[in-house]
Amino acid sequence: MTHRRIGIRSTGSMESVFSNDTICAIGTPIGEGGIGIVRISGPKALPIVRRLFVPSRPNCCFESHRLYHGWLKDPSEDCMVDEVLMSFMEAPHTYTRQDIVEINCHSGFGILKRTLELVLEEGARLAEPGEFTRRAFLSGRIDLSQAEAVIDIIRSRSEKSLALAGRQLRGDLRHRLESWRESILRFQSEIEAHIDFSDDLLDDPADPALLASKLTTDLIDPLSLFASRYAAGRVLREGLKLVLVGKPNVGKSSLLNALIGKKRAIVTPQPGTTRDVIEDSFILSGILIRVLDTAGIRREPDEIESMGIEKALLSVEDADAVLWLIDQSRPLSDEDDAVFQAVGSSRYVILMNKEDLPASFDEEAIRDRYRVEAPILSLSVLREKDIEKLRGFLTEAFLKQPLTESESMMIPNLRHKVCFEESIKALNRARSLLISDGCTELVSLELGIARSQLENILGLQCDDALLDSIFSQFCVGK
Ligand SMILES: Nc1nc2c(ncn2[C@@H]2O[C@H](COP(=O)(O)OP(=O)(O)O)[C@@H](O)[C@H]2O)c(=O)[nH]1
Ligand SMILES: [Mg+2]
Repeated sequence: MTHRRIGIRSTGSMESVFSNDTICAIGTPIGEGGIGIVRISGPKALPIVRRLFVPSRPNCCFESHRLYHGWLKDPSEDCMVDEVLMSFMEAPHTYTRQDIVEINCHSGFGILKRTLELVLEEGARLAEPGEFTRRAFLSGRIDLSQAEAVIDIIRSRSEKSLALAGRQLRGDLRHRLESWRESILRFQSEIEAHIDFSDDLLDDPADPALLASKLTTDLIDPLSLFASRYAAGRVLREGLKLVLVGKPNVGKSSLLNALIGKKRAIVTPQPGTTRDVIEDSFILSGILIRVLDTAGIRREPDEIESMGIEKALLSVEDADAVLWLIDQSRPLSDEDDAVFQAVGSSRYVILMNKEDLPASFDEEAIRDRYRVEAPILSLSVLREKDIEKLRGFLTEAFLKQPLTESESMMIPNLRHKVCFEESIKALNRARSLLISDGCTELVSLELGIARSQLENILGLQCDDALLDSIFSQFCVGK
């Protein structure tokens, strides 16, 4: 299927859309470094560099997709600004499907700024954030889900999130969506045949109950399965927020340091040392884990400590997973009970720390006291081999689902999830109408809604406000 977005998009001005002006931006981070790149896209890209670039080889004919060595010249002062490499990529086989020129100069604030100024003086306009990718979308080279994958790739901090974004950029989601969309279209034409011709004129009138059941197996079930993977996808994309809680002195800060492999939090034998929430991160099984160490929860804290405890409780509320630490060398106390209250209904596991010291109770005592079924691990966070064991335990407890989900190729982001849910609702309404022998026009209308929600994900139908909100998340130069 080909996308002729310009014809299909229902709203929004096409002005900005695929305007024929030439844009430019610095494409690399500003700062001192080996190379900095100024990117130009649009019909004036080549004329602009012809004025600014002095090739080192005479008779340079600017063949497409080649790199040229030479000098950047300031035409007003007729002086050389920097030694550069210039690449020219002729439309349509480029990122934006327009002519693109990239000037590779040295990377320093002064030189990049001067190069950009020279390009602007020759008639280019400064690009808005994400405008290069927006042009790639508007030209139909990528769909909206692929454009979103570009942001995910730039932001990605772990192997799994990168792999996920990479699959989306290659168009896995797009292909799946296109096939669902076509399947809805087929249902629609079948239904519409019944609107146009009465049943007795058709050789093979479709049975509404049969259509309803086919709608479930072909569309409602696979779409629902897909939407249900959102939570796992969020963990893969953004990381898992893991909160350490427990009464004072159980070893929370020692555990944070052991997990991230550096002395980030202060550890002392004195209770009440950690007062604020301390956050750091590490990678577990290819997934980013954001770990938060909190103030020990106890009954009669001083003023600062109680502010810390307040923060600890808030962190637990929006944690993806909680590690509840218990010191097995000291008897269980009402302070542990207070932690149990705080952990509440969150997803947690219990760590019985300080296994190296004589134990004052066992796992059974915990299960008896709190009547919990959460997984329990006994360890000493000061032993390296126990930390290794803990990593396996945490993967099993919290990452199994995201890891298996990542095997299958597609996982929605929040915007996709909302569109999927609306699409599924419409499909369910169509199904109920079919079962109750309802009006065929209404069935067709609901199918149309279901289809347009999938088209929103691809960006076949969307307004400029949505595009603005997506592309503004990009950096300038992408
Ligand atoms: N023997 C022993 N001491 C530990 C262990 N874990 C932590 N500690 C000690 O317990 C004290 C409190 O540790 P800390 O990490 O500050 O606890 P927090 O208050 O929960 O953050 C420190 O003196 C640690 O060295 C352990 O597994 N075994
Ligand atoms: Mg601490």
